[in-house]
Amino acid sequence: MTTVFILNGPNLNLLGTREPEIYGVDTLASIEKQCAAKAKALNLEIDFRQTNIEGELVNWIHEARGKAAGIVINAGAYTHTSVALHDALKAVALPTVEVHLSNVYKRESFRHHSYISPAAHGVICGFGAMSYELALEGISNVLNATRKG
Ligand code: CA2
Repeated sequence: MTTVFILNGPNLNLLGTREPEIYGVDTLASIEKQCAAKAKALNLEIDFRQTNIEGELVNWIHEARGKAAGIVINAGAYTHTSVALHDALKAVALPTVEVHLSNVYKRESFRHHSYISPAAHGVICGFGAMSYELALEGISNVLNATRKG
């Protein structure tokens, strides 16, 4: 079975408790359930994690090499600040989809720059919890194309 790591960064554990107008009403647990159902339909296994610690995300990206075929990552605010996450993703060179619940381009200008995007195959943002399902569909396509190629 092909495994995809779904990595979530800082404050995403608070989903569903505040700012529903920006992030929707789903909790991270309900997003994990939706991802599990989507993964099953795509014949993928997921390893879904969240941390508020930048270095832990770096370690999980390293761990993905050898354990996962691809990465879906919502790095939260570290998206806009972390050269360390950029370097880790470049180092492991696994197919990666960057995901955001909100449309970051409709928001403050500091959210318009991403250190993740240059290391990612693609980016999905603005669809709430559905962004994760779309990201899984995207990475499934990339992995299938790589296998055929
Ligand atoms: O839209 C996204 O998914 C973000 O990655 C979410 C991050 C934000 O810093 C990025 O610019 C875009 C923030 C996640 C914080 O989530 C909260 C949820 C409920 C209450 C407070 C924060």
